[in-house]
Amino acid sequence: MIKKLYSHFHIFFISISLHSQDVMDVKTGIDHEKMMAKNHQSHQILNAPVSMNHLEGAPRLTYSWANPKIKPSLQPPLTGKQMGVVNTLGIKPLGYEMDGDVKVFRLFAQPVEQYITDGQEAEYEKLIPGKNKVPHEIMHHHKIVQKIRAWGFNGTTPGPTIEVNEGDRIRLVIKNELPEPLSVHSHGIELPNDQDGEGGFAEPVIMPGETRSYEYTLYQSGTAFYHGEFNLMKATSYGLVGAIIIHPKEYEQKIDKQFVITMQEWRILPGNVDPDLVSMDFNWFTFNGKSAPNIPTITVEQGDRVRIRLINSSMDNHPIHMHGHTWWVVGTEGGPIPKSAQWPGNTIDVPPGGSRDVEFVAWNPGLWFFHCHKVHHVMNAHADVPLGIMSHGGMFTIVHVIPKDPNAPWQHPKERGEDVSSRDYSTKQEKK
Ligand SMILES: [Cu+2]
Repeated sequence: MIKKLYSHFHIFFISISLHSQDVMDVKTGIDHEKMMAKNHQSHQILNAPVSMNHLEGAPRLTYSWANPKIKPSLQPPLTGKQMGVVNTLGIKPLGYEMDGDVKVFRLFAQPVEQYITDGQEAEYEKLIPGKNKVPHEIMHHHKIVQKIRAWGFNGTTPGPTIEVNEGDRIRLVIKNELPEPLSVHSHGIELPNDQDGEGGFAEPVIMPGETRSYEYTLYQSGTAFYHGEFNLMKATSYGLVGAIIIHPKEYEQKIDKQFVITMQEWRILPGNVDPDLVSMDFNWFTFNGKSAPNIPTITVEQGDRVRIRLINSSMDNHPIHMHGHTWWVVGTEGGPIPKSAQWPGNTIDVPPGGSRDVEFVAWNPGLWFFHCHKVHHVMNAHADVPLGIMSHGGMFTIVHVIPKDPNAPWQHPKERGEDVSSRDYSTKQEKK
């Protein structure tokens, strides 16, 4: 009976929303203006996911987006063990604690505020010789500052990077400090259905204030990620994503430096901090939650074997391009690509929901562009730049290859009989 009444109640409020211009509803005789004055309650119901009404005994939302009662936890100290093999360029790795044989990672899904650009000049700016700099007077003079209010994990979007080994058993302990139900999906992992985080299918959603764990063993390696799955568009568009790096039992080649970049895109109207989630007309493009010129520089030494892992959490594909080197595409979201199927290139298109690992020998000293080749994506749509001349915004950074000998003349390695762009190059060197 109560359920039936509730159901009528719900339909009734929907009718209010449809006829909100009418002051008095002829059929019901209800004074809608009066009712709208008490609309706090009705908003909660109208905003509640429809599926919740069908769940026997499911709790109602305890608070609205505008009135969160749960205070986000402070960012937990990263005191646990960390692998720290992969550099996430501005995002910290997540520490873990052991529970028996299980690596336990703690994630707090919570509202975050962060600067996509903070008005500071690029890290690589100080590496550019003064004589090569574009004269200041022809560039715009605005320091570009853009903050976003989004959702993230442990204080940032993307959340901290999880690094594990093939064969590990891991547990993700998720506390939902968001105002809406949540599930966290481990994207690209072969695991039991009820640990997949689909939310509301094989396992219940995590209600606001609740904590639940997902636990599974890693039978794969590669570049995976975790992301909010319940109410997917809102969850991921608001920033609920983070990298999961699964190191293989054995790498094909010894790698000196590894990086991971998670790509996101945002629609933010000028003067706003809240992303417009329903627009596809994106105007801010980020690597690990930062837009150029504030994306950290990828710094390596000449001769390093470098792997860059690219994750696309956005709604567009991003063809990521690098100058001066040939890389090999060695992995996808499905894990390592067999050596016979790897391919050389210097532009790799990363589809939404995909990941790509590229690997190269950083033989060529200098400052090398590393960016999305959709040119709108390296300009942030010129939204805030009156003069229309700016160095770079969006998905752009530099691979700084520090020379072994700064005075050595430039020489292509083939002149020394070395083919560093060959996939076998490093192996041959090590076997000598
Ligand atoms: Cu792009």
